[in-house]
Amino acid sequence: MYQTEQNSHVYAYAYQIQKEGKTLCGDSFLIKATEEYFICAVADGLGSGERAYESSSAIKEVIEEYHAEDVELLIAKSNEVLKNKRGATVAIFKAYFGQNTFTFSSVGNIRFVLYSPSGKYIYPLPVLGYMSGKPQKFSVHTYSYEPGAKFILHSDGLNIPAVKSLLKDHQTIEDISNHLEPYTKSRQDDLTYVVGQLF
Ligand SMILES: [Mn+2]
Repeated sequence: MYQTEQNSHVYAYAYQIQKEGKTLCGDSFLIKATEEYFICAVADGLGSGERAYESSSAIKEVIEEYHAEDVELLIAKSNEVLKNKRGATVAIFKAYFGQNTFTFSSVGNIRFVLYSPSGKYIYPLPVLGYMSGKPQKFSVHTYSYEPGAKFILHSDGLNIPAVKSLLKDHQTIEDISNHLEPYTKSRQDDLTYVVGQLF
């Protein structure tokens, strides 16, 4: 399945497909734009099937409820809702159109890259592990972006050899998603990606 979100500040395209043979997807995502900000989250529930879905969809729901809050609070809430659940990895990206900044936080193997038109990449190093409701410290960082910047967030079900050049070499989000299509066929794991552009 896919979903798009857009206004004059952002265009985002999300694609998701579950692991072969499964009816439920263990990954969840959220994309939402307002006039002030864009928020995007991808969560990968540990394992696959129902218990994975339970964890990742709990994160999606809490971010949906509190999307106006800052990323520090959202990552802490995401951890809290995993109490007595299996656990998940998560990444949260929130861009503020007025300041051309974005805040990013993640735990685990959700990958994120942002490419600005001047050639600058922002590629926060992943924090190893996962969240399971136990108290932990989260690293949350704010960066600047240039209008025209393109980004991708994806779960580990998507294996692409050169994610950086993918953003650089393709002009539009549609070009990027077309290029990714063959990589969505193996279905060894639940797969989610969000690609987008900030204007
Ligand atoms: Mn996975």
